[in-house]
Amino acid sequence: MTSSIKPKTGLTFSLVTVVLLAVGGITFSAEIPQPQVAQDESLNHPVNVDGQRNDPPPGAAHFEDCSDLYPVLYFTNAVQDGVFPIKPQSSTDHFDVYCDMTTDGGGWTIIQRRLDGRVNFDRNWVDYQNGFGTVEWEHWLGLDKIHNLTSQNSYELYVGLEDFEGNVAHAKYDTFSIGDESTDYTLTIGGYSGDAGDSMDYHNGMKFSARNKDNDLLGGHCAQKDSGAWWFKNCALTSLNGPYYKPEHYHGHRDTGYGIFWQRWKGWDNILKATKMMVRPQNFIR
Ligand SMILES: [Ca+2]
Repeated sequence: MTSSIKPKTGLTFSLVTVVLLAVGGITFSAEIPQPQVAQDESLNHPVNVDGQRNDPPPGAAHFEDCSDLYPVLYFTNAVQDGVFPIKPQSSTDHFDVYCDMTTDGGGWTIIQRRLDGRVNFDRNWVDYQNGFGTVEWEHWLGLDKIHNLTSQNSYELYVGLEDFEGNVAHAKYDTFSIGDESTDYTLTIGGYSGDAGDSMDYHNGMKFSARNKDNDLLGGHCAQKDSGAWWFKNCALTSLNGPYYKPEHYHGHRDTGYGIFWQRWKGWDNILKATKMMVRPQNFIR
């Protein structure tokens, strides 16, 4: 696990024309942009990504999320993780997402990822609404996009975690959605399974808070006290958008302050090296 984000040789594809012959003789085609990326270990760290965009050509099929794209890759023996443009039903434009097509059956759309701390997650409300970082690496997809995704179907959530010793764990939730801006992106989550312990149920029903938006239940301001932005309650059993610390710079939350943690797995003071949150329709069939 020590080489988990070391670049490997990347696979290079350009646009690949995919023609699917559907049952019933219906023929359609779609231009499928292929990612330039190779994969690594437990959190599927992307490597050797050149950031080149492959916008869908006019008339190309629309994919509402990564699960929508999965069958096309499957039938062309092109299943792999990478960056693809999607367009949820209520979105006006395409936008790029990172698709995890290999973890737990694939079809996952990544909405949050931490890998090495190169992206600053101590951001204001507007940044969390719009998203930031790069989908090829560390990023927050954005509350509006996450709402658009999770309001078009019944979605599940997968949380992947890795600590600095190379241990990995995951938490999966059968139900995951967030409300729109008028609700301050209220979280609906439930149906835990996995081996990380359930740190998210505590946050069910909470509005989103950022350093300039206090929606928590505390007299103080969790997002300022703990940094990051989250569905803070009073305050958190997990904060995956918290400050990124390396072990040599971290001495526990009473001294350093809270880092990235998942309390039910590692407690408050065991900071995490890598995280990812990703969503998929409940009815996804591989
Ligand atoms: Ca408060």
